[in-house]
Amino acid sequence: MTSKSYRLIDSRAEIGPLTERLWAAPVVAIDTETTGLDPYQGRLRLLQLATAEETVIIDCFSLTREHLAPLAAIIASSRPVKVAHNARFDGKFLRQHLGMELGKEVGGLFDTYLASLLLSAGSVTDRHGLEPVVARYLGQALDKQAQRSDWTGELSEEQLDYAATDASILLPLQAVQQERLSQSDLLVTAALEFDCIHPLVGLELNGVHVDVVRWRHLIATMREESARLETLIESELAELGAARSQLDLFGHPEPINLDSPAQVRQALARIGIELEDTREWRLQRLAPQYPVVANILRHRHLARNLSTYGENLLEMINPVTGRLHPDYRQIGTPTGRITSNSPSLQQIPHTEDYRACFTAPAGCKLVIADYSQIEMRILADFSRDEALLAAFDRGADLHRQTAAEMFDLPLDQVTQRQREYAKGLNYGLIYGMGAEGLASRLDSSVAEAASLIERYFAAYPGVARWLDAAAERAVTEGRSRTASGRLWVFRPDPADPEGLSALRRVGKNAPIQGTASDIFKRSIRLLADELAGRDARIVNAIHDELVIEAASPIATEVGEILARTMVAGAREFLPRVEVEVDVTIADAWIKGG
Ligand code: DCT
Ligand code: MG
Repeated sequence: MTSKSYRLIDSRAEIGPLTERLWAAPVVAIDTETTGLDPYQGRLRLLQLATAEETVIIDCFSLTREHLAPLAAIIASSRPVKVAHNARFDGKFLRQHLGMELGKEVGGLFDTYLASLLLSAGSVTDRHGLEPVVARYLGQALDKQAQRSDWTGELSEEQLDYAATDASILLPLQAVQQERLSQSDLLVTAALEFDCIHPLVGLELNGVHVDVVRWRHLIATMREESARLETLIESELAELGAARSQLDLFGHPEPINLDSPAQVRQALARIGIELEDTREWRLQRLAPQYPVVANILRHRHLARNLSTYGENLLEMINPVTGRLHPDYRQIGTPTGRITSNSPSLQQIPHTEDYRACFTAPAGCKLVIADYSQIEMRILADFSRDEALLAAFDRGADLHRQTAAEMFDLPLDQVTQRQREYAKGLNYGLIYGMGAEGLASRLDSSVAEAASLIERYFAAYPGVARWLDAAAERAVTEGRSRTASGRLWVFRPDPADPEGLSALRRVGKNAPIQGTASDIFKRSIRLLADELAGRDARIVNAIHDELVIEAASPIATEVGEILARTMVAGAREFLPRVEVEVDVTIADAWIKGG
């Protein structure tokens, strides 16, 4: 570039006039440069704003929060629309350092990163950084070298050029993506996603409180148990080995490294259990018969949990806030599910010993809510199956009802075990399982599973029709959509002989899982808006579960708000079926029974 394509703003006097000009623009592209990735430890270095008329770079080291305050209303408002690439990142820095709320008003944001993910419709090969996205939609090469440069000192001409381009390029990019979203009927889903950014900024900044003492205690208990199991396993192996080879039991039990699959395999071979490998499912099969195998599995789980959720969880605690601030991925899977990293909250074991470590800080309660049987309700709404809809209308417990039909029992004679079994069947079928898959899920014979499926579909004929049609659609159309219109284009591997049956499975499941994501995101937005101004904040969002940290005196009220908004979010996508939400108020992340 010959002449400078941007203006550097470092004096307060320029902010007023700039603000006036920005209000007149229909769209403002926005980007930030920061000195780090963590909004609590990094600093905001630059704020770049671009319109069709101009690109400005605001020096945030020279201008303070007060100087920039006139811009806050533009950042928060629905017009002009702000365009950003991964707006959640910029939103965190803007909120933390300038007190500005990007995307606060509904409809005020367009995120070119999320748009790219939606347009890629589940592709696993597309990349979504600004550089590949600009290449894909504008056919331009973008130089990202300056991105990782030092933004703390005097800035070079290259750095400023880079910063300006990163913002101004978003305008043509947004125009192209907007058109593509419209062509692909993705505008509704896009709006849903864009409106969820503001709450997720809050969620990440809030983070979640961990009881560190309790966590350390949990780790110590696991270590002890692991050591105890090691000794036990060694003596069990020695005993069995001795019995086999008539050797002296008190000879010399060889110490084995339980973390080494090869050594475990050898050790099992010595006691007569010959295995190809020691993969989980192989050991699972033998566990009921051989207590030592069950112990090996238990030891392995402990080791895995210790390495994933041991000390390293504590290392992720933010030194500034003393809390965990997971990195959420707003579209973490092709079905749109929100996932998180560092730590991955959805993978923390669901058992009480872990969850009890996530506590409410002093003066607060956790208000925990999740949907009851939401996938089944989505299925009922989609399939319009009369029996299923009627069951939910009556407020029936679907799994119990299914059990009653499968086992030909009156409702009140269904045991907990039968209910669990029916639940496995209900979910197995929406995961697209056939008789074989179900047999292993339910631990029954294939013939039994097949006859159960037959009974099931006789009881819910609408479900059978819908599942069949969904599977067929996946094959003939090669795509599926959720209630909001979220698209997944299937790209089966022609070389994979199991591709077609996998495709049918995904075809049944994707619309259901994806609609659950739609509902969840809509609810998050509705909820965040309702909580604004109250002493309550969302601190955790996983699968279909939300956790709010609320000042104790308003916890009950927040519970009511939570239930109401989650039902309202679902209602928008499921007009035909009753929706229920279970709410628990507690001192830790433990759901009431
Ligand atoms: N799940 C599953 N298979 C099971 C149980 C659960 O795939 N056998 C998945 C899908 C639903 C999600 O986990 C939430 O689990 P639950 O709350 O146990 O399911 P639910 O239908 O709400 O059942 P319940 O009425 O017992 O809470
Ligand atoms: Mg449940």
